[in-house]
Amino acid sequence: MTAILSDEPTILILNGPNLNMLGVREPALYGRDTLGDIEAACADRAESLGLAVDFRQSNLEGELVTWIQEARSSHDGIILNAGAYSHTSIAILDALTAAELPVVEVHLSNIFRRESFRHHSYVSLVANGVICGLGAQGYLLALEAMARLIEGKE
Ligand code: DHK
Repeated sequence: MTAILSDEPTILILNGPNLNMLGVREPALYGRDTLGDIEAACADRAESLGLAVDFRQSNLEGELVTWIQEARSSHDGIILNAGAYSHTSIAILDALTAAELPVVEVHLSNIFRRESFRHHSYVSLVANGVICGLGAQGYLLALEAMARLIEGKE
């Protein structure tokens, strides 16, 4: 977890269950980058965009809900790959709605080329935008989009 106290807008980048396994988990689907690689790339891109990042992962739905609740008063936007909870969690949807922050949803894989149960995402109901199928690059594109959302350009 990278927690940064900063005057710059701070983006909470949240990763849900099994994303701690990146690098070894089904690399044909999720790529060979580890979550640590993605965190480092996000920190670099955020710096160039004038943003700070707070990058976290949890396998626990309730912990993700608590972090989203807390973000309301401490962060400026949320980038979220909720993993399988994307497809199941009304609790995460409700927390995101209550947070009243810009949200960009990310999936490494193209969920629409996969099983039909992955085609629906509760997160998408509240997300400003969704990026999927572009691997780790999706997180960097999400940061670019978030910078514009915070500036009020999009
Ligand atoms: C990650 C997961 O763990 C899956 O449960 C989702 C998502 C897709 C991804 O592509 O990043 O269905």
